[in-house]
Amino acid sequence: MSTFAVTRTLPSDATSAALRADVVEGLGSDPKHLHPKWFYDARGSELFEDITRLPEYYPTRAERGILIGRAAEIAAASGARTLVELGSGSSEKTRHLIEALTNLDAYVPVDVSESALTQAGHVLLADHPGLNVHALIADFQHGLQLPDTPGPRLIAFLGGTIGNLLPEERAGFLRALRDLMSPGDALLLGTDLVKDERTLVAAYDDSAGVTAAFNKNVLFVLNRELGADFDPEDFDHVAAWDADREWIEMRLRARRPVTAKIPAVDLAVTFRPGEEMRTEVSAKFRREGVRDELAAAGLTLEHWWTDDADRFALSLSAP
Ligand code: AVJ
Repeated sequence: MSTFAVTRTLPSDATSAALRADVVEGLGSDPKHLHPKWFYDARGSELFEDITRLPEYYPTRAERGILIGRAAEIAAASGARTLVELGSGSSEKTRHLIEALTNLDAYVPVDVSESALTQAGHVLLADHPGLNVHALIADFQHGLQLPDTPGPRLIAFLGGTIGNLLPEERAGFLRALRDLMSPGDALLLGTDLVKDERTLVAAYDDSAGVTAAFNKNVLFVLNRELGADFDPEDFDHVAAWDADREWIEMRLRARRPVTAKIPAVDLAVTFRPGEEMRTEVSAKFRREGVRDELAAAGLTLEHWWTDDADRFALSLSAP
């Protein structure tokens, strides 16, 4: 028999309180910035799914290829009885892992989106009778607490989403993950790799304009959630490679002088023509960098798998 439980560790108004705080801080700063997690309302999540199917956006396909090719090795190395997936979204790639993990007893998807969690959970249950799904509605960056399921645990953080965190945030996050882990547990981490600038920029500035729409969607989120009056037509989508910090930045650049009211936080923000607001950092990695960041958090890199073209990597590390 399988079970399906949902635990909410986020108060239902936590998201909106966090959004307000982030908007006050980020739009009050110079240069202006916003956290990329605010892209993902229902429309933003749909647009991201569209991005994963674009010819220019290689990370999803590259990672899926590695997962399919290496699922048996990953399963053998971890022997996990519980699979925890951070930022699980639609759990699409996870199926390959779940099918390979022969001793699996529990699947713990963690996401801020309740709808994504329950939908994905029910699909998986239908296909895997006997699996206990314990969905967690939680922000994995803040005080994650895992349910009491059998070990060893495999914690999967896929898609390259760790690249959305700034270096100091990554250090704190990896350390917090390490503190959740016991001997025998492992971390499966997806990281996009440093490569030529043209390939990287094209992946974040596709010819069909889907990424541009995804980027501007954050303005619709602010309009709806905070009563703001941004006109997305006032902004251009920008994707730029920062060669020193080895990350892609997405920005919104004002086409003209812009003043927007944000009543929920009692703010009016102005943009000079050409002024840019950073909406996302997507860091790209090298093997040594990943190894060193893991080591600094108390984790030892044990496996490193890449796709044929060395575009993306999955690493397995352990305390
Ligand atoms: C979901 C964070 C991995 O950084 O590549 C895609 C989000 N942004 N196109 C990424 C994203 C623009 C994506 N992650």
